[in-house]
Amino acid sequence: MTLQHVTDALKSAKHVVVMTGAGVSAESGIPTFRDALEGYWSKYDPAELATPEAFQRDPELVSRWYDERRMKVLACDPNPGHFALAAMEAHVTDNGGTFTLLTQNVDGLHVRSGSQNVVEVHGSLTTWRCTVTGEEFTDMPTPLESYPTPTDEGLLRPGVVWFGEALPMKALQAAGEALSQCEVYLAIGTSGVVFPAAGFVSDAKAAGAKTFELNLQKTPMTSYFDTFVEGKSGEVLPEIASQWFGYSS
Ligand code: BV8
Repeated sequence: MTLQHVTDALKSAKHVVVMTGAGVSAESGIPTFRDALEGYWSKYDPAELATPEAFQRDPELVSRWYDERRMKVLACDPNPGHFALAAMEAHVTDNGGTFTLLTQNVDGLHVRSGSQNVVEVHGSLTTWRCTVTGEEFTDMPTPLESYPTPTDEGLLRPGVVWFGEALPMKALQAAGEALSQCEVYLAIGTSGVVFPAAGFVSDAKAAGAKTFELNLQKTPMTSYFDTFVEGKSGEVLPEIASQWFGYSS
């Protein structure tokens, strides 16, 4: 029944916005952000490592943590949930609509699975940036040759948005534009605790959108959504696409 609410809303929508979190990549074997970290990292709180202060304090440790995560995601593959989202985008745009995929994920799997209009609001693990010039590098060797890696002027830092850092202006503008005209907003696999991304649902509601949250369990943001859909994104998203436009993975 609940899936029918989602597919009915999607069938009559021209402008769709999806927001994904780490839960969408869980079935690709990538630990979610707040899962217990594996092995060596189990004694660190990820939010402690994902800050400019942590990098300032220990650039070697932080560079190593990000490079290990980069190598992990490069070894993982998109899952059926990623591919279903790419198919949904193609269906909406083929019918003259807009489909914007806002992602908090830094693993690059949406682009690798064929999604086109992807806004990485928290940056990407596959990008490194010079701390002085801001120059970006996406073709660094794996693993990096040294931790931290020096540049001519400074050091390489991960191309992600750390806690306490502003989201990229371009990403915020793209998100704002899409949210201002969206008719359906679907938040998938996110704990809804990191702002401003978690607050995007309010912007969607202000635009009059129907809002849906898909997760294994309710979150602190569930009450902001019209409908909560319980399930695994890798299973539910292909089912939604199938009921919506006959998609088969
Ligand atoms: C900023 C990159 C201002 C690094 C990350 C109010 C407004 C604005 C800011 C704040 C605010 N209140 C507090 C803040 C500060 C802070 C914040 O939000 N703190 C929180 C913790 C309280 N926000 C910031 O600092 C942001 N910056 O606002 O700057 C500013 C303005 C001008 C000038 C200067 C500053 C920056 C936030 C970005 C931080 N970077 N990542 C890295 O990855 O290392 S955030 C990090 O959390 C990841 O990106 C992750 O994507 C994100 C959110 O986590 P989730 O994706 O939701 O993952 P999580 O593990 O939490 O949950 C997974 C979910 O999936 C679970 O619910 C689970 O049930 C579900 N799930 C699991 N498996 C499945 C599934 N669901 C479906 N199917 C499955 N199979």
